[in-house]
Amino acid sequence: MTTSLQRVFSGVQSTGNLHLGNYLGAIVKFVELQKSFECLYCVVDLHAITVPQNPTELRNNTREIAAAFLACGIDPKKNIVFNQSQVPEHAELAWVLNCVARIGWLNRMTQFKDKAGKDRENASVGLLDYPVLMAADILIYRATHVPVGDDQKQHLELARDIAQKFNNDFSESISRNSFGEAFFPLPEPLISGPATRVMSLRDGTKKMSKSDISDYSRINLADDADQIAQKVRKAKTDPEPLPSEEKGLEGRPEADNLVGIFAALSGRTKADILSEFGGTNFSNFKNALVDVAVAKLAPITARMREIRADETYVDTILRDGSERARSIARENMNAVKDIVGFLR
Ligand code: AQP
Repeated sequence: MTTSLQRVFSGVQSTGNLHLGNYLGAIVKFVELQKSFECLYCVVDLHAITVPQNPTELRNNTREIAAAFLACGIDPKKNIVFNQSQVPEHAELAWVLNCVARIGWLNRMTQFKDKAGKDRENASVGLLDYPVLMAADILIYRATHVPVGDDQKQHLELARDIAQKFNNDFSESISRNSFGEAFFPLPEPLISGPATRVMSLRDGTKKMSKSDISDYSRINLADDADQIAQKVRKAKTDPEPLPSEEKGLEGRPEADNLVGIFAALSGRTKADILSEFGGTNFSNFKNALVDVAVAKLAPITARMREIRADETYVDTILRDGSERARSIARENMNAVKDIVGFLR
C-alpha cells in the first residue's frame, strides 16, 4: 500500500486568464514545495466544466495552464504534472464522497453562493458539488498538504470534514482491512506565502479573478510589458499619498493591495516599500511597480509562449504525468472499494 506521508497536491482550473493572484497565491508555492515534498500538480479540467466551456478553448486552456506550471519552474520529472480528466479515479472517488458529505455542508459554501448568484436554481449540480470533487482530488492521493490561496480555505476545511467522516463511518472496515485507524489523512491547507489574497486592480475589496469581466482588474500571466504597464497605471487608487508605515494602509484597500503586490513580486516587506515611497503620490510608485512586475513576469510569459507552441511536448508531459498519477490513484481507489464493500 502506498503511504501518504508528506504528499502535496494542488490544482488550477483550466479556465482562461491565469493571473497574478493564481501565480502569487498558488504557483509560487508549488515551485517552492517541490524542493521538500513529493508533489502532484493538476490542471483541474473536470472543475472547469462546472460552468459552460467551449471544447476547443478548454483544450487550449488545459495546455496553457500546464505550460504556466512548467514556465514558472515546476519540474515535471521530479513532480507529477497532469490533467484531472485523464485520471478517472478522481470522479470515481467523488461519487463515494458524495455519499459521505452532507447537503447542509455544501449549502454553506460561500464560493457556490458567490458564483451561482441570484440564479441559484439554474446553476449546475457540478458547481454545488465542486468542493466534493476537490476533496476527492486531494484524498485520492492521500495527500497531506495542499497549497492554495486564501479563497480556498473553506473548501479545504470541508475536505478535512469529509475525510474525517469517511474514517469514522468506515472505521471498522478500515481496521479490518488493515489500514490502521484512519484511512485518509486530514489534509493541511498551506495558505501562507507572499500574497494569499491578491485583490482586483479595479476594486481593492474584490478578489482578483479569472472571471471578472474587466481585463483591467487583473494582470494575466500572458500579458506583455505594455499591457502590464497600462493596467498598473490605470489601477484604482485613492487621492492620499502613500503612508510611511503599514498601519496607514488600514481602510485603504487599493493602496494595500498594490503595496502587497509590490512586496510579493520583489521579495521585500511592505514596511520596506513604504519607507521608500511613503509620502509620495502614486505615480512614482506605480512606475516602479511596473518595472518590478515586468522584470518578474516577462521571462515567465516568454517561456510560457515557447512551451505552449510545442503542443506535442505539453501533451506528452500531461499524458506521462497522468499515467504516474493513475498508478497511485488506482491503488488508493481499490482500497476504498474494499473498505466500502464493492466487489472487484
Ligand atoms: N486573487 C487571488 N489571490 C490569491 N490566490 C488566488 N487564487 C485564485 N485567485 C487568487 C488561487 O489560485 C489557485 C487556482 O485557482 P483556480 O483556478 O483553481 O480557481 P479560482 O479560485 O476559481 O480562480 P479565480 O481566478 O478566482 O477564478 P474564478 O474567476 O472562476 O473564480 C487556487 O489555489 C486559488 O486559491
